[in-house]
Amino acid sequence: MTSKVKSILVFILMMTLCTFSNKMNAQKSNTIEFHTSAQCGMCKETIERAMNYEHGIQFAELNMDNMFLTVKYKTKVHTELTIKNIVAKLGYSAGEVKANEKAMNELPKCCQPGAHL
Ligand SMILES: [Cu+2]
Repeated sequence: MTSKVKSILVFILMMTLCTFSNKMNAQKSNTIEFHTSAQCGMCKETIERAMNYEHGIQFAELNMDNMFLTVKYKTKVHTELTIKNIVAKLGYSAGEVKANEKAMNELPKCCQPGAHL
């Protein structure tokens, strides 16, 4: 083999390896949506701030029209349940996961379930 052919082959090999390892390292993420017991704009801030500081969470937004929270997270770091548990720990129910009662009672009155009924 001439050295030119060799270097082309090496180049192709490198490219292949690179593409492969990129695929391996690609952080897979998932987006979920679930209902929360959020009540007002303050809840929205509390939840979004906490979520957006959390490692492995790429995006979190509460829809004030229906109180559904959309979360995009890295599947390497989180599961649907760990995400919901974070919300529950803040004092809000998250889908089927019940709110941590202590945290809920410590929320401002206007943020507790039923405050705006
Ligand atoms: Cu609130």
